[in-house]
Amino acid sequence: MSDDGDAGARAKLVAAKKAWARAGRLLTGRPDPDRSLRLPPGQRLVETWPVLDLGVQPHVPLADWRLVVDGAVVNPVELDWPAFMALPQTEDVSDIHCVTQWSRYDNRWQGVSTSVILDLVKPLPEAAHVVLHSHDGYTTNVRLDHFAEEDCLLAHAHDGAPISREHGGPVRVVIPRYYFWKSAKWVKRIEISAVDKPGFWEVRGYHNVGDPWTEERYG
Ligand SMILES: Nc1nc2c(c(=O)[nH]1)N[C@H]1C(S)=C(S)[C@@H](COP(=O)(O)O)O[C@H]1N2
Ligand SMILES: [Mo]
Repeated sequence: MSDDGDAGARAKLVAAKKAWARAGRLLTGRPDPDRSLRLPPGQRLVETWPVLDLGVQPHVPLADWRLVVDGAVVNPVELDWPAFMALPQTEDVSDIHCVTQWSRYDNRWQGVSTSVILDLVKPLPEAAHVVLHSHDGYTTNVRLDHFAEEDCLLAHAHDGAPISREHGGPVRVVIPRYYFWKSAKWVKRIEISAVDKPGFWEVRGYHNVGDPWTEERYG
């Protein structure tokens, strides 16, 4: 589905995933809320790195790249590439768990910690949610306290190399604790909000939170 450019096939796939959500497909009924296993229920380990998108892989040259962080904040910002790269840099190793049942261990991400961004914009007292907006029109929502967790970052490199276009480069969000659909690729805007705004998959039957250990696949 990555680059066939076939809108009909794409619509079919989205419809199929909605139907799976309605039917509760892939649910094992074997939750592991204490995270005693490394592999969450119903997942299988892969060595490759599958590509999932909506059929568009935006090309964003670094010279044109901007990140807007706005909404319920004291100090909204628009960062260009040099400003983004001048922020304190961090590295974190984490596992990927996709709702379509694959998991990938030990991904070494480099980028800017979400806490650095939040310190910069200063969320207002009523801020409780985050909406991530991407260049392909994708959106996803996450609770502000989940977005602020210390293993979350805006990543520009993976295993020491710039993140490729197909995996969401120049910059993607990484939120390891939840299913990977929350980790927006090609991010362009981080909207801090007082109210929750379900995103692309969340309005199509996916769970609003998406905890892999309790199999929050569908809402
Ligand atoms: N902008 C954008 N981000 C996205 C998606 C998308 O279609 N568009 N798909 C999500 C889903 S469902 C998954 S599983 C992961 C896939 O990331 P990958 O292609 O790097 O494996 O990206 C997430 N982020
Ligand atoms: Mo996914």
